[in-house]
Amino acid sequence: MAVPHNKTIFSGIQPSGTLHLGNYLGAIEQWVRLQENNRAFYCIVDAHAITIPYEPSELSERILHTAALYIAAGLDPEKSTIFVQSHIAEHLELAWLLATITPYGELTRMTQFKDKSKKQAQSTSLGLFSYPVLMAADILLYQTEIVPVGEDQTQHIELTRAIATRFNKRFGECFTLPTAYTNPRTARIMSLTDPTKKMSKSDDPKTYLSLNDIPDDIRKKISNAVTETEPVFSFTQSGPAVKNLLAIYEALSAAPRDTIEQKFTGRGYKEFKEELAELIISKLAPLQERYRNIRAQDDELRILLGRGKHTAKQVAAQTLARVKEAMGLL
Ligand code: AQP
Repeated sequence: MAVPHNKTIFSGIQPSGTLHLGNYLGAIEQWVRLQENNRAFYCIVDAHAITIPYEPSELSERILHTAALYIAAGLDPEKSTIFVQSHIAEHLELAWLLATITPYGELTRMTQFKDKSKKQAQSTSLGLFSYPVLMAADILLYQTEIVPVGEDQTQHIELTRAIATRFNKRFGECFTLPTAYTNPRTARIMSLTDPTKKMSKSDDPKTYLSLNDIPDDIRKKISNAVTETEPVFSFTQSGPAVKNLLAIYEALSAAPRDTIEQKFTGRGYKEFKEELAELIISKLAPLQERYRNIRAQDDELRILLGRGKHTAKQVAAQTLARVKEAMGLL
């Protein structure tokens, strides 16, 4: 897909834990590129984060942590609107209005709901079930054209398109239809201990690389990452565990695939892992330093989120007013 320009972009991450390399490579890296020459809105989706069990005393810290990581990873508040979802009440209001035209059956088909509800069988909430409707509201409020996401979210974008199409047909044109934007090489970074599962921040920390991991933890996690029996370094022939590590190496080194394959062919996994760990450490070091500097001035960060709220609110309020009028609610 060509790099979009002059488009409206929206995406978000839940402050449900520490951000990991999958969030960075699958989503944030794309966001940074797309903030150039586009109108970008990047949200900390805290209302989504409370659909799974969480500790209230930790949530506000996690929101600041996520906002600081966005900026440390390269989002520029002068180019992108960075804000907190729950600061804009229109997200929740539009979610209810969209829920009234969303068939129950469509929500039961959402694979992320199936996965997440299995993890918490006794406490699955209505909020978790209707998560994709809130996500549709997030996207549609800003008349979003492009949604940069990892592969796990593409089903939700399809649902968003279906909801918007249904709404426009029933009540008149109110919403732009959004398109998912994924980088096929990094859209699904897998767990370090189980290459059949995606890297996920709600799993055991040894399964993911946190953007804030210290060098020794990175070395330990990569050294313990599963591999296949025979060392084969090939983007097409290796097994899923090694393909995953190669994909991380490729994304962080920006080296061509054949150069990487040639570099490691004939060498063992131990050497490969040592080089991979050092590459990750060197790529994360500047981000981690920027993160520490930003967190040393949380007041500044709060001011910046206040500015983001102001900009986002104007757009969101306009869309919601149009929607309510179209639905006959005025
Ligand atoms: N493993 C991954 N590989 C590539 N992209 C990924 N994303 C998440 N995991 C990977 C992308 O990161 C963005 C933010 O995701 P989210 O936090 O809103 O929710 P999630 O997709 O459910 O991510 P996690 O880390 O797995 O969180 P938990 O464990 O809290 O559910 C999205 O664009 C997502 O595609």
